[in-house]
Amino acid sequence: IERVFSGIQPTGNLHLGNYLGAIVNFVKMQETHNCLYCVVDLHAITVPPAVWGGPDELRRNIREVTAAFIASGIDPKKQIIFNQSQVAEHAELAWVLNCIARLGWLNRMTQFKEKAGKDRENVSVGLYDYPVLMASDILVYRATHVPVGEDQKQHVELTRDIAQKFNNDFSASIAAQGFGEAYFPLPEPVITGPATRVMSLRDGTKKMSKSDPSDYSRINLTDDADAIAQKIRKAKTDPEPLPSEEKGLEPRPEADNLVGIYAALAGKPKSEVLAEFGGAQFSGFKSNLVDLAVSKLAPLAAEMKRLSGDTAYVDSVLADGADRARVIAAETMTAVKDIMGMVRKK
Ligand code: AQP
Repeated sequence: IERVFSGIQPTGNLHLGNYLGAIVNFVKMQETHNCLYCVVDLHAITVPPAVWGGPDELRRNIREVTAAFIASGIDPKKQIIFNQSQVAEHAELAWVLNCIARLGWLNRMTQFKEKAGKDRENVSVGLYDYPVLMASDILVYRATHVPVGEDQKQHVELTRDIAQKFNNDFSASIAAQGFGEAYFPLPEPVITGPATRVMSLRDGTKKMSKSDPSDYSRINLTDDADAIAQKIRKAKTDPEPLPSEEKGLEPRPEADNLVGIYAALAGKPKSEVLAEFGGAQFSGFKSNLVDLAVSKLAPLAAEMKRLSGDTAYVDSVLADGADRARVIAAETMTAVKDIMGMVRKK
């Protein structure tokens, strides 16, 4: 069977990049796959508490990401929505995979280099190990597809390397235990749509990100219609009118970004957007983008707000999801222990 896993960190400021790069594809894939969508709270704590906000903020943010999943249209009865820390097997398998992954592989991870910056001695061991925990999140469900934004591609590739090495290192035992030639599938990153890398509204060369200090750099999923309109109107552009073909966007990162956002929200390719708006000035295009963004995002924000207030319901979705996720994860851990020779009660 094909199984989808993906996660979002509860680190606040859920934004349009998370929505168009990841959540929109989560919603689509539920039509054709069995899906697990996870609020990855163990990942959130890899930065200092002052950055993730402390206990009250974490609780609020876990519920907010859950509300975003449900408000976007993921069905918590058909699919599994849960938070990572409720399924202990994620951390358990991560330890095993720590012993499979090589230091040299982790040293190549660009996200760690970016997030650690110059002060490497002072970041948590967890931040360095983040990609191995992510590999565990995916492999503990033996997921085959991982919908993510472009920035997560390298981590999914590392997951494939770890899975492959496990399969190779224990191939004889995997066969002896009756699992055939390989135990872990090699998961595919699913990076699709016109907005796999949404850029900052202030600087078309920087990714739209939760941690950008400028709130004007991103559209938050909780923004109301006025905030959305103001941010789009203030978004950086260049003085030229819109081109009529995609190649005209190449040297123009801000224009490319706004056209990509429009295309993703409208559910059409960039070429169609340019066929419609080629030659138009940005002021006119932005008005259309405001109308489209508000029509798609304002109801989402309202529903998120309503759900975030209903903590009993949101917590029950997470608990139910975790119960169902744990069944699959426990089966994997049992198999991994048998494959590796760890004695257990039968
Ligand atoms: N700008 C983006 N464009 C497209 N997709 C994006 N994603 C994140 N930013 C963009 C995708 O959203 C999913 C969840 O991301 P995450 O919360 O797990 O972590 P992140 O990538 O670290 O998010 P941020 O906003 O970039 O946080 P900071 O500021 O901490 O670096 C992933 O699938 C991701 O690809």
